[in-house]
This record gives sequence, structure tokens and C-alpha cells, in this order.
Amino acid sequence: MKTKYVHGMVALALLAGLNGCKPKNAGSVVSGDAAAKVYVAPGKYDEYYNFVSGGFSGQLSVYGLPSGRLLRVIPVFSVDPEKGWGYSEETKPMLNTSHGQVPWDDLHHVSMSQTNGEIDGRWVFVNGNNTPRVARVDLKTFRTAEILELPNSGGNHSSPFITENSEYIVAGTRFSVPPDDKSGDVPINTYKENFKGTISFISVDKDKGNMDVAFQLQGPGVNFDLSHAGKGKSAGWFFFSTYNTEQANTLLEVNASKRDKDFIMAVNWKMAEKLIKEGKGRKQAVKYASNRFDEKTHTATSTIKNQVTVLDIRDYPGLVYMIPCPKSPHGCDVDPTGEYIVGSGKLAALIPVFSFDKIQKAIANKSFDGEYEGIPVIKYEAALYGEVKKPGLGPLHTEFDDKGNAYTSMFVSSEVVKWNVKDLKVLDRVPTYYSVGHLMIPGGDSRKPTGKYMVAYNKITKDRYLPTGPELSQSAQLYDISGDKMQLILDYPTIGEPHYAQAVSADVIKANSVKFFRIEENNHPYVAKGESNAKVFREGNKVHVNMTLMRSHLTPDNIEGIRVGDEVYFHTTNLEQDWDVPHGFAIKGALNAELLVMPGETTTLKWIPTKAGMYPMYCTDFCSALHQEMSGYVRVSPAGSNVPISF
Ligand code: K7E
Ligand code: RUQ
Ligand code: CUA
Repeated sequence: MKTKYVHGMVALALLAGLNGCKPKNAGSVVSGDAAAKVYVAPGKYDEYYNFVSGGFSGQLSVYGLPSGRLLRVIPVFSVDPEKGWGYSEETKPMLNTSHGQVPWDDLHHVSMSQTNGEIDGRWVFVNGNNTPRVARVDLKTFRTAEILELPNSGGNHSSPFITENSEYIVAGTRFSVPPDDKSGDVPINTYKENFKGTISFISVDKDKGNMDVAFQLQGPGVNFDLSHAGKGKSAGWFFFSTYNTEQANTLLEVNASKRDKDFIMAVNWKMAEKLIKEGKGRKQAVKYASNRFDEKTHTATSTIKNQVTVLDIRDYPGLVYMIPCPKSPHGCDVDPTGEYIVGSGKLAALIPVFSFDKIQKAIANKSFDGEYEGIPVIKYEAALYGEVKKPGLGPLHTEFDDKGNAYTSMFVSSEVVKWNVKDLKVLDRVPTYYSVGHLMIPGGDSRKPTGKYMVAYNKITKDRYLPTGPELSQSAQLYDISGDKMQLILDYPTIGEPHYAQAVSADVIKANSVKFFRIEENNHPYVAKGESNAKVFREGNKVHVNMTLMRSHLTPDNIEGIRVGDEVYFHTTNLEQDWDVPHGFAIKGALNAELLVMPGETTTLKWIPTKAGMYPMYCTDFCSALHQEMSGYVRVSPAGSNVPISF
């Protein structure tokens, strides 16, 4: 790279150096070679895929690193016209819940699937914080493959965090709520008796990735914030940060932050798994949706399930311990060795680091400091490895590099602090613009972190870009962490509000990416595998149009015999067998918007015409020199007309 692109790099480096618009406050941290470090020449690929949560946009975005180029937005809990997601009959069931269609959610966290504690590039799991759901995105197609609703939960902020061999992803409830079978009409001020904190263990099928609620742990009505699975020696454990251990039903500071310390909850999930295998736990009636997009039929189905197995944690001594953690812990991160558990109290001015070995010793020696709601509380000093002193204000989240260092985001003092995990000394700090939330180092959450880049996802943007009215794009910042000092090298806008993100070397994913679907393998019930198979037929008030899309025509393109009030299904098959030749489909007045159909795939738009008239239809994706010709007409006659179907 050095010799080949040197001219471009010099030019860019100069530009960066001469940039008169650069905000003054960033001047001290941007150096002259920053441009060279993020420059990916035209036609060249980025080194990493970066999967970034979209917060309240309900989407997951994919960036290239180090360029910061947006590669794709993957709709998960949202509808998305660009992909026809949520508009086609095949994708609509993905957004089903026990409440009906919920085409939005608040996507906070990203966990890529792991094998032996390393990111394996098969799937990305994400959570929906509002109508509690977790989803799995398949990285062969970069599409949402599954969405699972979670019962007994109110929000699932503490999710989805994954075990080292993707055995489970977990989801802790953000709001304690009365369990679903008792949630009829309960006074809010009966919080202490009636509200429960629930943690869902969601099993992940080894080969297919299919998720289901394996079991739930139920306990006192605390709020779970974040969590992480143990690694290596601590692999059989899970650690959750909690807040509102006062169990107040209003979270104004006076109620919920009275305690000097809340807790990190340590859960022996191997033991929970064993108890479940032995038939322990009780069956509870619930309702939750399990939605899957079938790889073979390219069609989603939604199933409502009605039972979960619940373990009441206080019934099983040894399953759960509490570890005191200063003031409203937020992040709870485990270092690559699995020995150190880092708690981050949002309102604390230090970072406590706990030792897994010491926790085990404390349990063996019963070094307890009483109980919390029947759960043993390990003495703070007995679990503590040490404290990072004066790291900054408002520690939130920690990631790790390959040299034994940790990086913690400081929301209040708006900086990233680098510290050494062994001696707990602060090594470096850099400002962020502004108020950083999560951080991300590729692999920084796994057993095998890298040490080249770190991204800060900021909560406030202000003056970082040209103003765009009252609403500004959210912002990410890329740092070079290969040297002793962190160095800011790039700002780039993000989609929605980014919370957690993960990244993996492009090689792990690139080779498996699907380029198109084989038309021979298309088994959609309404597929037309060639233009001669295209047809229109009526079944009562339903009319099926088995249509083909091929450069540059719709077949059929002139349809008559449709009546007002008919349910018309355009089953559009893209006959192309080449990479990156989608066709789109839209018809005037259709409430379900439009389709985007990948080569070899069949996708259905449902349309109920309400007025007689002439309805143009066309391909929405510019596909050839004759793209504008890829169009046609549908004649809609009044209800009861006897114009015969013709095409
Ligand atoms: Cu700190 Cu929802 Cu992970 Cu955002 S949470 S920052
Ligand atoms: S057509 S290339 Cu509307 Cu000019 Cu788009
Ligand atoms: Cu097909 Cu434009």
C-alpha cells in the first residue's frame, strides 16, 4: 500500500492538514497522517466489516473500516422501502408479535456468533428494546433471518450477549414487570411483591442458528442493564449489571439511586442448564412470537408459542450471587482471559475490576456480606481485584485490545480512557466529540481482540458536520490505537443512534456472501421459472399474477379482468442469474409500497384496488438501457364486472 497509493495519500494528508473548517478543539488530536490511515483507494476493499446498531431506527448498518464507508443498512425491526422489507407478503410475518404487527423497535446491541470465543462470521444477533425481541441476521445474505419475542419482559436492554460457542444468547429485562400470567391489573405500588426481574436464556441451534427461549431465570424486581458471558475459565458464568436494586417504581434519582452500591449479578448458567436437564423449573403459560425467514422457500412464518420453563433463582442455592458495584452500574465487560470483570458505575468516579478467581474463592469460603432478597452478597473486597482510580467521569463501556489494555468510554467527561488491565494504571486519554456511549475494537469483546482501530459512537454531534437543521446525524469517530497514544483519524456519520457495534476481519465473511439465488432451486408456490410460465388466474376474489422480471420487461405487462375489491397478488420472479441485477416492482396506489426482488427470488406484493381505472406498474430499480420500458398496465373494472382475465 505504501508505494502504490503514495500520491493519493500525500494529497489527502495535505488536505487534512490544510483543512480550515476543522473545529479548533479537535486540532490537538488529529495528526497529518490521519488521511493516509483511513484511505481505501477506489476499487479496494476495507479491512473490516463493522456492524453498527441503529438505535431507534430499528436497523443495523454495515460500515467498512477504516474508511467509514456505509456499505449497507439491514432492516431488522423496521420496514425499509429500499429493500422492500416488511412490504412483501414473504417478509411481513417477520414483524409479527403477540401484540400484532410491530414494525419498529429500538435496536441497541450487537453480538456476532462465536466459536471458541472468536467471532466466526456466521450471524449477528441484535435486540429490540421496546417490544422485547431478539433477532438473528444471516451474514451469507445480510438479511434478517429470525425474530424472537421474549415473554415476561419489559424491554430487554441487557441483550443479546453470547456465550463462547454461541450456545446461548441472553436477554435480561430492563423493566421488571409482573410475569405475563399475572400481569392483569396490578397496582404499580405493589412493585415489591408483584414485579419480577427475568433473564431469558435463548438457545441457538449450532447449524441453523434457530433461536428459542430455552429457559428463564426469575428473581427480585431489579432492572438489568447490560451483561457479558464469561470467557475461558469463567465460560460457565454470566455477569449482569443491575440498577434500581431499591426496587422503586419510579426511577427518579431519589428512589433508585439511594444505595451507594448496586450489584453485578453472577449467574452460573452451566448449573441452570443442568437443573433444566434434570427437569427442574416450572412451566408458565405465556404468548410470544417466533418468526423465521425460511432459507429454502424465502418466506417468513410466524408462530405464536405459549409456554416457557422458569427457574425461580431463590429456590436454587449456588445459582446466583450478587457482587456490590458502585452507583448504578451500566456496562459489565469481561476481559479476553475471562479473569477480569469490569463494572462501570455511571455515577461513580472509579472503575471496579473484579477477579473471577477471587469470586470463586469468596463463594467457597462464604465471604458474604448478608443477603439481598435471599441471594448471597459477596463481600466487595473479597471479589475485587482492584479499582482504576480517577479514570474520568461517567464510565460506561469497556473494550479490550491484544496487548492487555482496556478502553473505557466516559460519557460525562466525553473521553476514552486507556488503562492496563493488570496494574490498573491509566495510560492515555483522548477526547470524544461528544459524549461517547459505546466503544468498539474489532474482536474487542472476544477472546481474540485486535489492536489497530477503536471506534467511539457518540451521543451528541453538534458542530462536527455541516448543519442540517435541528436534527443532526449521529456520529462515530475512528482512532488508531496501534501506538502508545490513541490518535483520532476519522469522523463519520451513522444511521440512527448507534449503541453497541462489532467488527470482524472482512475475510471471515466475504467469501461466503451469496451473490444470487439459483432459479432451479426456487420452490415458491407461485414461481414462474420462465416467461412462458407467467400467468394470471382467479380464485374467487383472489387474483394471482405469476409475473417474471427480466431485462427489460414485466411478463405479463398488460392485465385485464381485475375488479375493484379483488385481492391481487403480484408474485414477481426475478429471472436474472447474475450478481447485482435486482428488479423492483410498484403499482400506482398500492398501500404496501414496493418490492425489490433479487435474482432467482420470488416476492409478492398484495394490492386491493379500490377504484376502477388504469393502473401503471413498473420496475423501480434502474436495470438496463431499457429500464424505463420495464412497465405495463393493469385495467381495474368495477366490482361485479364480467371482463374476463386476460394477459
Ligand atoms: Cu450504553 Cu443501550 Cu448499550 Cu447505548 S446502552 S450507549
Ligand atoms: S432515469 S438513471 Cu429516472 Cu435518468 Cu434514473
Ligand atoms: Cu428492471 Cu428496471
